[in-house]
Amino acid sequence: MGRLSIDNCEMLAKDFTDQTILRELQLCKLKEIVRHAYDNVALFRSRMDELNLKPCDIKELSDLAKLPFMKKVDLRDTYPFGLFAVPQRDIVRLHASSGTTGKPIVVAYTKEDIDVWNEVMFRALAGAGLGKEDIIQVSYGYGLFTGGLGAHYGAEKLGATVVPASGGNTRRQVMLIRDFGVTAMMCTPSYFLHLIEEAARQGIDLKELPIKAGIFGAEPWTAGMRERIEQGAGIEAFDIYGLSEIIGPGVAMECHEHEGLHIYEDHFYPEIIDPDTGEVLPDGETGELVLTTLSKYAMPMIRYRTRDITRIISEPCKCGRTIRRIDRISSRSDDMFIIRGVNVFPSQIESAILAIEGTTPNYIIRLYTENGMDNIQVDTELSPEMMSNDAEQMEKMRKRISSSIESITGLRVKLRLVDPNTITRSEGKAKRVFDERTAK
Ligand code: DLL
Repeated sequence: MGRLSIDNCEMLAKDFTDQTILRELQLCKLKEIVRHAYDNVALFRSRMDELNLKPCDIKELSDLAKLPFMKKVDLRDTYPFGLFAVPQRDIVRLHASSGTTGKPIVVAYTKEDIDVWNEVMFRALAGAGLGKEDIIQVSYGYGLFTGGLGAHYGAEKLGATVVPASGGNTRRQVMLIRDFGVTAMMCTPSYFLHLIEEAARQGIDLKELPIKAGIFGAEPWTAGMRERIEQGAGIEAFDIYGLSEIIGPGVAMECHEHEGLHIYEDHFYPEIIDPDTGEVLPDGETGELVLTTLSKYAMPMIRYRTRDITRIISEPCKCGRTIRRIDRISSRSDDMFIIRGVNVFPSQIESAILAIEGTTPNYIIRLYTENGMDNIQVDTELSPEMMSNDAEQMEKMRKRISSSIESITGLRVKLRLVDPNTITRSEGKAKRVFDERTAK
């Protein structure tokens, strides 16, 4: 088959049963986007020039590995508009992500970029079995954060009835779920847990309401957390992944099989690299996810290092989709902390806590220095039914949780069982790790 043009590529974009067509499509889009970035983004051009590379050197998909990486710091260094690749008059929307320090990173969309975003969100929601009959409450924050508006327009494209609740005002959120007969929720998993608790406080059992699905993402969450959510609300929980730099929510999403997230690889080309060497790893191996936007023109991202740790699953999914999947993002490499020489991810602590019955996913991790030694303290709440005045029973529970943590992480932690509702609930992304060490 000869090379496909962008136009007829788009017509074929949804039929990927033939993998060669998908690869042709990706290559054709890759060439185009690399050319566009080279011609319009000074930073990208100078980096390619340094490597003596020209857009015409991209002949095969594997040539992508020759191109330089982009990182979050590039967005910071060029704040606010330095990576934009189209004139301002072609930009119809800006979003920004606050990040942890300093200036936010700014991302931009053309009208066509927004169409792509709506399309992938539409696919994601349709993949969860949602459609026109559904009432979808979007409780991701609306505003500069991509969660709210990204979810909103995808749900509208689906033809569903959208309730743009945004985050916060938790009492009212529960009222809306009940009174409007909401059938699906979109918010962070930690916020949904908060909603389950709030509903219980109001004497409402979500299991008895029409709500049947939740589209949860924007933060790492474990299988244990999914179980608590599904049992607590009687819903099917789907994992949705995305990041502002690439588009927002809708880069990848689970189907009913829940065996990894289908990555919409006609728009986002995935690679997994060894985070230390930058070497591309074969499908199946775990490493850092690197994404290239194949369809985004306002701000193309070529080989963007996400810092998210996962692997690519290339075996066909039982659902019949042939696009590849990524495994649940269990952690960001940035979230890993090293304590007494041991590498620990917060998600390991969450899994260890939730492996014990009667625990809750409400926990915080405090890292501190005492007598020159690094220490780790975990505060966690038990479910209210598990709380007891029997000190011996509570001590048993405390020991069970700490040995679960020790067996998963190899670390002995100072574990405190705190009273129900004392750990601050999040309305968006949960903050769970507080690093108070003097030397980090
Ligand atoms: O969180 C976009 C989003 C909104 C995704 C709503 C899903 C739902 P950022 O604020 O730029 O964008 O944060 C992106 O959040 O690099 C991951 O580390 C993390 N993240 C996002 N989704 C997941 C997920 C949005 N499903 C960063 N599982 C990413 C684990 C996730 N981590």
